[in-house]
Amino acid sequence: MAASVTSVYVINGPNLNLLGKRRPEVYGTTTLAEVEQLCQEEADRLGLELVFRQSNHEGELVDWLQEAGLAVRAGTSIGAVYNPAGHTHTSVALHDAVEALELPVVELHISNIHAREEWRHHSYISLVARGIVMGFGVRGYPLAINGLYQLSRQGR
Ligand code: CA2
Repeated sequence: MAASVTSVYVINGPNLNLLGKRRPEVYGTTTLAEVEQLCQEEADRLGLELVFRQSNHEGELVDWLQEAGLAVRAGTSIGAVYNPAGHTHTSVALHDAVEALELPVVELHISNIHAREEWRHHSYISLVARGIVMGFGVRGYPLAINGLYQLSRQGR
């Protein structure tokens, strides 16, 4: 029988498919495919299987957060690094998905949302996140994976 590998989800919200292609002054020049590679390297270092996804559709993101929550409950995943993008500031549904499944989430933002417009300062996801990483550019993704791994080792 093949040994099972524990996964880490990295879930990206709307418009992040444009990373590296638009607004480099805010979000840098690294593409989402390159971000996936950075995440893969960190997952490999930690012995985790990477499940890396992006969607522009709120319902699909709800489905994926639920899937990740069920995987954690089944003991096959440590949780999710989640960049909710524009949904950060608007989505009760995504907050509720994380809360309902008790999904361990590290919220990730490429930029420091507190140094930007006031309407970006509130996050519905922060209320249900175990940790938050922001302002480190795309290098925050592997940091967030590592942080989620440390929390899971502490049973938190
Ligand atoms: O800093 C972050 O990671 C954000 O989650 C990015 C969101 C923004 O709405 C949040 O306030 C902070 C925007 C994601 C859109 O990504 C783009 C990438 C390239 C070009 C245009 C948008």
